[in-house]
Formats: sequence, C-alpha cells, structure tokens
Amino acid sequence: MSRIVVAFMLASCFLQVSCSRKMQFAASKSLPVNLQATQETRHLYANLKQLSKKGVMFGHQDDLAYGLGWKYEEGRSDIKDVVGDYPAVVGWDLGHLELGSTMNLDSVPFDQMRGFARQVYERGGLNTFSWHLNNPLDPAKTSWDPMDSTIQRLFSDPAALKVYDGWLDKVADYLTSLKGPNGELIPVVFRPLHEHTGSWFWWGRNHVSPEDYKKMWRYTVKHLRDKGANNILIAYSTDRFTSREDYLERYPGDDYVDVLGFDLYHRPRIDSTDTSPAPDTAFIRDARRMVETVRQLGQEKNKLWAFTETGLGNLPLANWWTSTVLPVVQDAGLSYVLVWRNANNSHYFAPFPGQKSAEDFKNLYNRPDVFFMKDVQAADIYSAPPKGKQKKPVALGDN
Ligand code: BMA
Repeated sequence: MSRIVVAFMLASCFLQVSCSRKMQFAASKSLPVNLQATQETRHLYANLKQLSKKGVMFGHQDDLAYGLGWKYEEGRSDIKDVVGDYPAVVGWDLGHLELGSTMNLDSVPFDQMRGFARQVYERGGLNTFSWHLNNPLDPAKTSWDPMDSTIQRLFSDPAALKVYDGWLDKVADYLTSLKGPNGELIPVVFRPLHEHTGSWFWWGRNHVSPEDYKKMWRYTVKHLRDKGANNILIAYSTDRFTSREDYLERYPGDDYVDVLGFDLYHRPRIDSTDTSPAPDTAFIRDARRMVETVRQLGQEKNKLWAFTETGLGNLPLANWWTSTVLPVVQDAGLSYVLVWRNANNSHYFAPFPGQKSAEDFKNLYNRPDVFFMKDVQAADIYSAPPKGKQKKPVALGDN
C-alpha cells in the first residue's frame, strides 16, 4: 500500500470517529431550541434539567402582585405568608399587552409586572408568561370568544396578519425589556396558544385544523426569535388529552418547543361540609397519566416537562396538597407545577394564612423534593451548571 493510501485511510478513519463523537455530544447536550439563546437562558435550561431529577419547583400565578385581601404590598406573597418563602416559579399573563393597554386583563400594570419579574429573577427564581390575547381579526373580541377559523382567516388576510405582527412586536419588546442588574436579558418561559386541546379559546381544537395551529405556532415563535427574544424557553401546553397521539396532534415540531406541558384543573363534586373526603382517585389517575406521557416524550425528545397550570378552586379540601398534588407530581421529573391566581375570596388557588389547606401546604413545603425560592436560590439556575465528571477520553484505535 502506498503511503498516500495509508494516509487517506487514517484520515478518513479519524474523521469518522471524531464526527460520530461530535454527534453524540450534540445529542446529549441540554440546549434550548433557539440557537441564539442567551448564555443565561442556556444555563437555565441545563440547570432545570438537573434540578428536575431531584424534585419539582412550586409555582403560583401573579404571586407578588396581589393575594387575598391585599394588592401591591412590597415583598408580600400569600405563599410567603404561609410558609415564610416565595414560590420558586411565578406566572404572569400578557393579555391586553397587544392592545397597547398599560395593564393586563387582570389589571396588573405591565410596568409593575416587569419589576416583579426582576425581583423573581434576582432572588434566583423563574418567571413564566402566558398570553390570553384578544382576537387579531377583531381586537374587541377576547380569547374566550371562540370565533371559528380565526387562524385560517388570519393567514389569508394580509391586513389582519399585519395586526398580529404588530402584537408579536409588542410581546417581543416587552420580553426583551426584562433586564437583570447587569443589563442582561432575564430568561423566562413563554407559553403561547395554551390549552388548545380544549375549545374555549379561538385557537382551541374545534376552531382550527392541526396544520393551521402548527403554522400559527411556528409563525409566532419565529417572529419572536427574529425580534431578538433570545431569552425565552418555549412551552407547549395542552389542556386535557387522551393519549400520546392526542397530545402530539398539534405539536409544532421539536425545533419550536423547549418545555412539554399541560394544564389540568381539579373540579371534584364534593360536599363542602366534608373536610377530609377520600382523595379523588379519578383526577389523580388522569393527571398522573398525563404526567407520564409528557415525561416519556420529554425523555425521548430530550426536553423539559412541566405541569404548567393546575388548581382546585378555593381549596375546599384540607389535605389537597399531600393527598392529591403530591402523588401527581412526585418522582416524575417535572420541572415545575404552577397553581393559578388568588384573585379574590371566590376565585383562588393557593393557600393564605388561615385558609383550610394552609397546614397541609406546609407539609408540601417541607418536602425535600418540592422546591421553593430558597431551594432554587441555592441551585443558582442562571449560572453555568457544575461540570459533571468528565469521561475519560477514548484513545484512537480503542475497540
Ligand atoms: C382565568 C381566570 C380569569 C383570568 C384569566 C387570565 O383562569 O382567572 O379571571 O382573567 O384566567 O388570567
């Protein structure tokens, strides 16, 4: 064999080995789908992956803005009033930002929301944003006005699409106005077009084909990326679903999703005088089945998974946290579970001092596998994750 042939064989062998190593490396890396994601966002993603192996973060919508009997009191939180610590995750909603309104659909001023989001970030917690947007074909119509074929019509009406583009610009501007103390973008989870397996919103199942829903999703994500929103992890979040196929019916593709989630509320038929009824096995079974589906898909697709919204309205079950929430979320690899807002005494989902389930909530808080702010603070989720043990490099020629 000539020297040239030997050199060629060695070179191609070297290339093959290094290529296949490189590919393995990329596949095993925990990266957000947006290749332009900021460093803090990439760190967040990798840290959430690690953290989810040890436990689940607890979240509460609008936690810092208001609670039962109070509004906009600096430093206050119903969760903190009960357990002395903030939730690890705080949810916010951007509804009405698209209309140019100064406050969201639940009257939270966007400027204050920005300040709260920064507080959460500076304490080391995570912010998530949903968006109950009005209808771009008729901005006077809310999310809950399920006008049929809105999305199909949007894509065939350049003027309407222009309206939607303008709305997306506002969302991108807002999300990129979230800045930390060094001017860095604050990484957040963004959860657009949610609960689409239900039909109560205009983007819901009965009002749009799977293909149009996917198109809308990709269009939305792409627009935000093009506008430089490189601080977002994208959460796909259905409502109830029956199977893995059902969950994926409107899934826009692996390049457009970082977090696999679902929303499910507990609406038991209970007698409010019964303080400790038997746990509602149907809800636990259904919710856990859905958790297992997102876990399986998350593992296959190398993504995060979360229980993006849940709640038992006005918490009439004293032991709901440990009897019902815990068996759904424990040992499931979920990143977080978030309960909805404490709007008033007939619409609340988190405990407050004296509330029937407050004592049981402390049991949830005390668990080592349920994380609140102090826990995530210690995990430092926006910094480079600790390096795992380096594998011994395999010498060329091995095996
Ligand atoms: C719903 C209710 C509404 C609210 C909406 C968006 O579940 O809480 O009152 O306007 O979420 O936050």
